[in-house]
Amino acid sequence: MVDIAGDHQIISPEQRETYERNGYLQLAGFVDSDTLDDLKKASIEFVELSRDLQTSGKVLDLEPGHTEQTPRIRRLNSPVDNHETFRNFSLEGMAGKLACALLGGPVRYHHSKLNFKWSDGGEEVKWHQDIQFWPHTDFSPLTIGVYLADVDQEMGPMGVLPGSHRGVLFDQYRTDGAWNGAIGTQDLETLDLDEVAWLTGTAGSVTVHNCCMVHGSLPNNSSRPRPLLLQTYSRADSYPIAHIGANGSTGALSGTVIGGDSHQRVVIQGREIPGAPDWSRRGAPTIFGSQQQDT
Ligand SMILES: O=C(O)CCC(=O)C(=O)O
Repeated sequence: MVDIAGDHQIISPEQRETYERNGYLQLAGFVDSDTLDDLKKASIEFVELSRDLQTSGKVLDLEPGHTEQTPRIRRLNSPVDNHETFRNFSLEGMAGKLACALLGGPVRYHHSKLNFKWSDGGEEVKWHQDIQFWPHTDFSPLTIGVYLADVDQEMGPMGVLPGSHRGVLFDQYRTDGAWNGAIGTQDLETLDLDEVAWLTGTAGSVTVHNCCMVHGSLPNNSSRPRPLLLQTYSRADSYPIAHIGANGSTGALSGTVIGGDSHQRVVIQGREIPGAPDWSRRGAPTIFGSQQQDT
């Protein structure tokens, strides 16, 4: 378990208030240079690994046009499950500590990804909200991003619509009923996208956005890739709702509690359920075993 005593000071009360009010935070140069170097080295290992691949797989999502000589990676899936450096950073290091500080106590890790948004046309991420992809029992989930390279306006930085985390939760299905994963054209017209804040920053800068925030990013038209390492956490007393979207398929370490214990208590319709322990990894005992104290 990570000891976060005192680590709440890694951000100021004003920064926490700003996050709560606006639904996002931008922390310039937040990751120290040694940690940043380690993260970059780990990401380069996956670029090298990709050279042997012709098609996307469970770990790496490749763009069309990817070759051994000129790799084009869209995403590294679940870096936390696939490399110790990312695991340490997200579960024991700065990212987990920042999540605890922002959410005011222990947190539950949900998932991670490294979006490379490659040079010369790396794809846009259309305007969307995250919570519909993985609903939770509250709206505490947030995503912490770390730029592994300097990111300017030309490179498709993360864009957020300040305050939109308090607004409508849009239906992200298409009119034909298929999942769209993005806000529809008519709904987009209700939003003032001139107000979008583009979160550019030097390598090591951090972005934070709430799960209800309208956000997205443009294609990368520069000659430099835009690697953004993202990790999502909720409060420890917030739980992913099973059988909706990505919940349940977010990686083996999903559900890890950081900075304290989970008390397995969830409040629904004003009633607190003192839930059983999490048996998802070791398997559930039978009611007979529990009652006879076999386990
Ligand atoms: O990589 C980006 O610019 C945005 C990422 C994002 O919103 C997502 O992957 O859900």
